[in-house]
Amino acid sequence: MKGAALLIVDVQNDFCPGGSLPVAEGDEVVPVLNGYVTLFRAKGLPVFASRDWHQADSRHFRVNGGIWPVHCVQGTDGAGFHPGLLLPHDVVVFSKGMGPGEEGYSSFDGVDENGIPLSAFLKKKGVENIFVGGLATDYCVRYTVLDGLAKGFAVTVLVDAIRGVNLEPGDSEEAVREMVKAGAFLATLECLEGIPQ
Ligand code: VGL
Repeated sequence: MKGAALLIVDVQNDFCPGGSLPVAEGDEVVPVLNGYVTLFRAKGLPVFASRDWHQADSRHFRVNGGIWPVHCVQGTDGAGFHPGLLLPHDVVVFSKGMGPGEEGYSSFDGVDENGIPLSAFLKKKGVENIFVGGLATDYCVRYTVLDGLAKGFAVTVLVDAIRGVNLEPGDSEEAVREMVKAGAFLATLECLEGIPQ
């Protein structure tokens, strides 16, 4: 798995049960993602995380003309990562959706604390192959995967570590079909654990 990295998308309190934009069973991805973190660390592979990081007056929110309830406002508990998620101490976090008009669905819209965009960071680190899990299947995971493919990365969707919003029933299944059609691979923790170093 040379050149591989784990990318954990938006596993934030507001997208989990009890949050302001809860994804059904969103918290169920947490123990599975912890298993992926352990696996990637054991192989010496990097782990990255993205987060929605909106301003309170974001036009992404219904109150300001968008379609979503207020969520993941910078510095609030809702914007924090799920407390059960065992991110490595050296995880690099990419924040997105920070501009007033930015939806920030794709992790590739995100920048690290020095303002470096995700794709530039991955290329600098020699990452060519990203493994993506998190929330939500039909929005941020989908946009991230499609963007990653368009930018020339090999992309694997971790199907046991994603859950969707499903504004319309079936949106998540449709999103997975779309990602596969665009060239994404699908995998589970069990199948990756079977791959030798
Ligand atoms: C997301 C809806 C609105 C996501 C973000 O993280 O998938 N979904 N904003």
